[in-house]
Amino acid sequence: MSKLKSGKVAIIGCGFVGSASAFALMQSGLFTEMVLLDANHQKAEGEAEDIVHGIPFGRPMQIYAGDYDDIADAAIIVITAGANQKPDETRLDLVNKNIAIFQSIIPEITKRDFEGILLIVANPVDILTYTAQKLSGYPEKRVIGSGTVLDSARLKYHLGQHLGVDSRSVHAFIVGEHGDSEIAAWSSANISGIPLDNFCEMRGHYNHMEATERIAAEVKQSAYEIISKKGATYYGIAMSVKRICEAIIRDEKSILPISTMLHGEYGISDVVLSLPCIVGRDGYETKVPIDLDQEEVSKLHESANTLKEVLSKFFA
Ligand code: 6V0
Repeated sequence: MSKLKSGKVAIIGCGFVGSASAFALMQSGLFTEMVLLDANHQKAEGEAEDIVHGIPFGRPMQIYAGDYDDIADAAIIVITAGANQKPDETRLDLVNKNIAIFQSIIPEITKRDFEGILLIVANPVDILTYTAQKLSGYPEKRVIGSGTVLDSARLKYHLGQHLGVDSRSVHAFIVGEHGDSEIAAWSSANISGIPLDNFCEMRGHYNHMEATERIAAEVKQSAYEIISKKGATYYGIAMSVKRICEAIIRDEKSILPISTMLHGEYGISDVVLSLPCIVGRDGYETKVPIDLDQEEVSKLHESANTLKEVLSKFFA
């Protein structure tokens, strides 16, 4: 009989991102038990002790600092452990440090027969999701990365602001690497079914090229901009973690641009990057083949090649 507890979540790494995610998940009401684990156990204890004081304003649940034995029966383990970007560092600069951290974390999980979903958030998220898949040997559907869910949220926000429309009515994806080679998939972007350019004109914007280039650059630069001002980014990713957990726990079959292994999609294989996927109880069900124009497909190939070059240094 499966030991998996569907109301239990664990977070490994309780720095800025892990603790903000814990706070968002506490408020979500999705779980009845949350375990926080960090190499610095006191930090995990402090975060748990702080967050539990919000429970009287939310829903009853258990939140505590634990170790690997406490997390083996979780439905989802979120991994945010790892170094973050310093000003002027790219996500790919973190690779050596964070692969080493994953080499210590993943075997601790696999030796305890974990049956749930691994949600990778630490950066570079595509490389680390690939690493977690290879080290765990779990079915690919159970090892997913937060990918460009955050970048796509940033895109929706900026488009919503530009067009004076609710960002939830904006349907647009960032695909590819969660990083410098990411691609705004403009050719499939729409506002509640209305093609983007038509909606822009309806709102009095006619300079499409200038606006899309500016907005895509703003999205790509957001993390650098925020890190230069406050040292880290964590609220947007915390909400992205909550959204992905919600899709899994409620088996919503939501379409989210998470990072997963590619098997020939757009002619690309053996690399993890983000494409829209149907997400539910079992992790991801299938990828959604959105229309990309020729330029977007060629940029997707460039993004895959950037990631493959990094992977080739670690995986034969
Ligand atoms: P942080 O505040 O330095 O926290 C990292 C935490 O990990 C610390 O508390 C460490 O003690 C802990 N840690 C380190 N090694 C281990 C280990 N072996 N086992 C358990 N805990 C460990 O960093 P922050 O929280 O700001 O960022 C964490 C990671 O998330 C970084 O790699 C960021 O780049 C990444 N982000 C990913 C985003 C995404 O969209 N995927 C967005 C923002 C940040």
